[in-house]
Amino acid sequence: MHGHCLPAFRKIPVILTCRWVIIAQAPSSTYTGVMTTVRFIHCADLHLDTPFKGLSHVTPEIGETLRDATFSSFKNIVDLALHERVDFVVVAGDVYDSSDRSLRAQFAFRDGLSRLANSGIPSFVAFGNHDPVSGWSNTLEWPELVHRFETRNVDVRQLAREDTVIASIHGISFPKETVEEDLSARFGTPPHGMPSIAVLHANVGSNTGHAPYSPTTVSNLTEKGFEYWALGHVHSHHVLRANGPCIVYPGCSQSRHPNETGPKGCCLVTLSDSANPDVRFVPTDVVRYRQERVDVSLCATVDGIQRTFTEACDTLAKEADGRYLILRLALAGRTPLQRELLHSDTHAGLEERLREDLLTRAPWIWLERLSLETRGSYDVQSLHGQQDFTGDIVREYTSLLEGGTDALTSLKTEIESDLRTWPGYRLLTEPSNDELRSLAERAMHETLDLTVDED
Ligand SMILES: [Mn+2]
Repeated sequence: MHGHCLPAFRKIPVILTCRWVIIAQAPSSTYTGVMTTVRFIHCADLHLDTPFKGLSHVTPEIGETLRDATFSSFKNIVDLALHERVDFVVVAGDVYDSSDRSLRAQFAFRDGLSRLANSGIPSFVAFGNHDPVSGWSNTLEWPELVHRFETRNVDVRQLAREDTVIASIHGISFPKETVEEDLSARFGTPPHGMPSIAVLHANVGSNTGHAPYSPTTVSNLTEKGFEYWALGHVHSHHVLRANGPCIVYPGCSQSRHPNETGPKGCCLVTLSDSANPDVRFVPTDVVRYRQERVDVSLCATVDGIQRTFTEACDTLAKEADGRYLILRLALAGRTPLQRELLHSDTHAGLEERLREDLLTRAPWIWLERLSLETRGSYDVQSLHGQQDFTGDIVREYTSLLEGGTDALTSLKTEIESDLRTWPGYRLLTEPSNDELRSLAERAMHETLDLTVDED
């Protein structure tokens, strides 16, 4: 059925390169066998050779790991494909980070796909908005078992060996960066009787976190009759539809900045005519980003904060499962130490100390930023009743926050008249009432942090 080779055979390229052939279309008289199950890897958004943004102050060792991270993750995908002996690999766009793709990235990609081809594993590649086919002098030689989808039409390829066709794979690449057309409309009806896979870089369902290129919808894709849509573009893993068809974003294979948090990797997919599609997400990232809040409300001393922080990092390190970590953390909760924490020396000193401690770990952890979201441990309710200056402040803010829009409108007028003579005035936009309320609340707490005496 599957025709898996024994592991020892995989080391003999001559035998293995004959495993599958990629053909344009199977003449039905030649191919009579039917595969009932296929297993493949679906990855996208490798962004090879990505420049890591906003991390200029890292140590040389960390810088080197970051520069190699997208390459290491891609290598992990190739290793996974070899280890799992998948039937083929699909790459759904944004292989390279920029349209002037570096030669280092091209070599790495070609070499990875060559390793697959040498073990008889074909790969299918569509390009996206970060690596459109325009302006690309393609001078590298690619193995026969690598198929790159063209840009003019949807390209249909089938995988065959002896009398068996295992899958029909359809795809199209971006000719240029901005594609406003819904490219999915160009896909024809797939052939019956074999697993059919469509490969496309696209923004499905108006995802606002990504450019609106090749915009389409789940229902447009569903109509087409494919069994699986292998998408790329959105950097977090999503299964948009589980079955009939299965529509999947694997997410990027390696995070590239602090806002791409959590595990990144690829999908190991099994399509079978006797069961629903099985999509297993496999993390392949080597550096992981996390953004978390650490509650320090139970800490009575700065040393206590440090211990709580260290314990939180132990948990995060455990969850990262041997990967390097880049953390953007915030201290949170109500604390009697608030006044001390607000002192800039304390904050900077604590951040530096914690960063140094984390760097000694193996694998290293880089504290990218430590922010303060703590509040004083005072009780606003009881301060409200206090007959003194602090009580006046709380009552004033409370009447503003709990009052109707009249109070906010008159505050706006007052602020506006103060700002009118400021040179930047014409660049300002009017804040909404909600924005004004949240600013007022923050101002109240920051004032109380500085005025209320903690016991
Ligand atoms: Mn991308």
